[in-house]
Parts: sequence; C-alpha cells; structure tokens
Amino acid sequence: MLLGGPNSGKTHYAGQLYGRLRRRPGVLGLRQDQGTPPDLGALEEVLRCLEEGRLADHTPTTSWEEVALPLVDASGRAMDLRWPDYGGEQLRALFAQRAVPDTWRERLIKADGWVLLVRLSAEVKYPDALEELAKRPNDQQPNIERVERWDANAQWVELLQILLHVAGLSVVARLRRPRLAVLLSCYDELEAGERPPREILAEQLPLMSAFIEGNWASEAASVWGLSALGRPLDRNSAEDSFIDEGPENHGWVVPPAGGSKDPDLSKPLAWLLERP
Ligand SMILES: Nc1nc2c(ncn2[C@@H]2O[C@H](COP(=O)(O)OP(=O)(O)O)[C@@H](O)[C@H]2O)c(=O)[nH]1
Ligand SMILES: [Mg+2]
Repeated sequence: MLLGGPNSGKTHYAGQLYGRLRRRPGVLGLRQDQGTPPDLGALEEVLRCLEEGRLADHTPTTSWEEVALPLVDASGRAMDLRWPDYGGEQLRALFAQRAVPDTWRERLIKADGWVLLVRLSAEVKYPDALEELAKRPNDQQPNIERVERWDANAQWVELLQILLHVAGLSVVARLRRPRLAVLLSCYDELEAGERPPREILAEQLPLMSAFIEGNWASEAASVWGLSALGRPLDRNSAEDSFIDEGPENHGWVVPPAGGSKDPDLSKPLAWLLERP
C-alpha cells in the first residue's frame, strides 16, 4: 500500500516505475497473471507525458480511485502495489476528520507492507516556527506571521498512529508487520549526497524518525532516497534529455545504507518482499 500526501510524488513514481517494468526491469518485473489484465491506462498516460519531456498533469481526485500494479521478483514472490489514494487527497482528509473509509480499513489490515512517500522539501518543519518566535522580543511589529499549520513531525506521527490503530496493531511490542518503507521523494531537491537517507530524515523530522525507530523492529523498517525523475521537470516546456534518452534512463534511489544512486526504482518494493 503506497501512501503519501498531495504533491509528494506518487504519480511520477508510479509512471516511472511502470516505465522501468516495461523497458528496463530490475529486481521486480510485471506479473502476467491469467484473467483480466489490470487497467494501467493511468500509468501509460504519465509515461507518455514523460516521453515528451514534460510533467504529467495533476491527477484529478475523482479519477483512478485505485491503481494496482502486479509485481513479481526473480524467485516468484508476488506482490500487488496499490495506490488506494491515487488523487492524494484522502490521506489529508483522513487526518483532518479522524475518519477512515471502510475500503481503507480493509486494505490497511491486509497489507503486508506500507510505503510512505515523504517529500522533505515541502514539509512544515519546526525550525521555521522557532525562528519566528525567536525574532519576537526585539521586533515589535504586531503581525508577525506565525506558522499556523501542524508541524510535519506531529502530523506524521499522528497519522501513523491512526493507521496503526485502524489496522488493529498495537505498539506494545515492536512491529514486524507491516514492513515499512519510507521513501524520501524528490530526493534530488535535498543535496543529501551518499549519506544514509535515515540520517536525513532524523535531521529534518526527528520526532517522526524516532517514532518509526522506536516502534518498528529495525529489520522491518527502512528509509530510502527516491528521485523518480532525477531532476525537476516543467509542465509546459520539454526537457530534451527525457526525449532523447527516454524516461527509463532517468531517476534513481539511494539505498538505506547510503552510497551511490541506483537506477532500479523497484528496489524499495523488493525490500518489502524480503523475509528476514
Ligand atoms: N525535483 C523533482 N521533482 C519531482 C520529482 N517527482 C515529482 N516531482 C515534482 O513534484 C510534483 C508532484 O509530483 P506528483 O507525482 O504529481 O505528486 P502526487 O500529487 O503525489 O501524485 C510534480 O509536479 C513535480 O514537479 C522528482 O523526482 N524530482
Ligand atoms: Mg498524483
């Protein structure tokens, strides 16, 4: 189950993953089951835009209620990757209303793995607010702008608590299931180099990082850097390198231990299938 707020990079990861599976498979491939093939038109469409060197359009909330990608590894282990919230608005609503639709409840209970997309550059971080507070005494201006939104640490911890609760899981003992892969999306925006992505998360969202490390067994959670596109793209102007080389030759992940960029975008998903 793949989860992430609006604008966290879900659509472009989906499209790029699909392109890899079709043209440059890595540790995971597309599964050819008997029966009705899944409708992957939404992913085709994203890939088509990228081939033209431009961003895909914003996904309307109403279309594509759920996209599921049937995957398999070399030893025949299968998984279905689901985006229950392809539009990306439901996760926010779930948090705001503290209400979980039945379809979600079912999925959360059944899923063996959760993938969280976190775009650090777009999160509200507490130093932003602290800086404003620190300015206050000297600065007598009456309307200093305060950060009114939730701090991202608090938001993610609360969201994880809600999801765990709905899935019927307690954290009295450390969790081994669901396996949790945190994908720090748009990683190219961070200039994080070859450091372990977990360190970047701990630096920027310390409470969220501590919640995960404290409540998941260490082998059941991992943090990855993900740049599905490898660089920013524009909606209206075309990027030549995508046209010339193909979108399948762009984008990378940084593995949990850090190190160099790996073009296989399916690695974090394959990790979900590992059984220690
Ligand atoms: N720099 C950079 N930007 C990206 C990448 N992937 C997505 N984006 C940007 O992030 C925005 C949101 O991505 P999208 O996949 O539509 O997010 P969604 O709303 O979660 O589906 C896009 O408009 C892109 O501008 C990436 O790998 N690198
Ligand atoms: Mg989207």
